[in-house]
Amino acid sequence: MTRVFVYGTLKRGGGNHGFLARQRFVGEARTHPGYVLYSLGDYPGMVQEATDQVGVTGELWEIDDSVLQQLDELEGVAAGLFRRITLTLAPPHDGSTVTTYLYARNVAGQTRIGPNWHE
Ligand code: PCA
Repeated sequence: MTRVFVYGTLKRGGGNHGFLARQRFVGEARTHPGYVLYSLGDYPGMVQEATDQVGVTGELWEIDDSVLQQLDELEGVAAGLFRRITLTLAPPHDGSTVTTYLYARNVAGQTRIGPNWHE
């Protein structure tokens, strides 16, 4: 099992949420400051931004390793679209290390949307 922080189309109500349908929802979650979202059209990408004071909101899920592999394919990890990293979350989920998808390409010219993604 792996704990994954999702902030975009994988959230409940999101277009890719079906991948998590049989997995365990742990709770709403937020990163520490230093991360922001950019809109990439149909989905957001999270990047590190040292000056950010807020962080990114999303959901914490506990998922099977087979599903994690599916998510890596979905997010284009091998293709270099997203990179899977580990981070620690803000309270109340602080102290646990989780995995998440960081956007791996340049966001120059994209729209910065801050802490929340809504479809
Ligand atoms: N899917 C992943 C990363 C961006 C996206 O839309 C997620 O929901 O966390």
